[in-house]
Amino acid sequence: MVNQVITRKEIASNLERPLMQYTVNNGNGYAFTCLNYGATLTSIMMPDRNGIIDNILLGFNGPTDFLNDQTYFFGKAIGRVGGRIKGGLFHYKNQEFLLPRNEGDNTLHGGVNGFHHMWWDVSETEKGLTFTKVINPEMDGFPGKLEVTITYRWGENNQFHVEFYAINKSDTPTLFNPTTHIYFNLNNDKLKGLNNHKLSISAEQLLELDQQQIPTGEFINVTNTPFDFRKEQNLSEMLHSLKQLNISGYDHPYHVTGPKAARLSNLNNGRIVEIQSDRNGLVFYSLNKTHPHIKVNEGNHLFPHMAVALEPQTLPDANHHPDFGDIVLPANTEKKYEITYKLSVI
Ligand code: G6D
Repeated sequence: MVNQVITRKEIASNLERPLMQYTVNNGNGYAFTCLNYGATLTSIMMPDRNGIIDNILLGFNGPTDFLNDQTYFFGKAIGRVGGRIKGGLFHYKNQEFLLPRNEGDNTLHGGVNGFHHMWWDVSETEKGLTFTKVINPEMDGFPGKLEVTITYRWGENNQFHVEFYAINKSDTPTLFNPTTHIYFNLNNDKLKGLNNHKLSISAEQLLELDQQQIPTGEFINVTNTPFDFRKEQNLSEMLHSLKQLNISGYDHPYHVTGPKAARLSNLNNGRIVEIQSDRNGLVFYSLNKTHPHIKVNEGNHLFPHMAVALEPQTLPDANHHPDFGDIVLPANTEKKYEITYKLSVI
């Protein structure tokens, strides 16, 4: 059993609800902080090999900056469906559903009113923090009444667990493929960006994307490409080799095999994050476009490749590709998913 300590404080008022910040400390110098808005993870604090404890996530400098972020999704819970859905269309048996289209003709990250833009009820439990929400179609534009629970908790050996649960409490089918949109920068000085970082991704293939970043249905082998992370690679070097191909950065869904999806490490301070998932997809996004006026963390200006997002999920647009997996949640059925972040220092 983890000796967690939970603290909470109101950090802004005069909003639809008071903006509440929760911190859950596991007693080993590790702690996560989150908001009731968007179930946003604003920090994961962990030591480095010199005992310096710092936030390994990148996020906005001011807590209210997280409100209505439809660009970066810093730290946000993403759902009902992470990633893109072609044409915002969902077909099930003889029914067709038009989903909210918030990126041209397509749906991204659950639409404008997705999980990231919702106020969640928060319960403090002996397991950690549980966010709950009853989501009706008129709230987010997806079919079906969905009762959702998201749990953030510390496990043994400084493992951070994210658990998603949903039950479709209606006679209408819906979709459920949630994820977290946390960005990692394991340096204490965030201005170092992804320097000193190594990444491995357990994937032989990634998805081919069209001009709108929608999967074509084809898989691409990573062998002999700058997308090959089967062995640990220096992230800065790989980004450089990508630019040689006139590709601005990584924003690609990988087909991961096995529970260990990815491993991010910092050679300089010894921090390691190993990501385990029970699903077959991992979107690797290297924060390729940024607005220079945005301030992050302790007040630094945001710049491209300042951090990396690794988003475990079922492969994107799976409702249009049966071989990608099944994200349909039929009437009166339930589903759960778990993402585990194994944090360690060498
Ligand atoms: C861009 O294409 C990327 C997405 O993958 C990412 O989640 C988002 O920015 C933050 O739309």
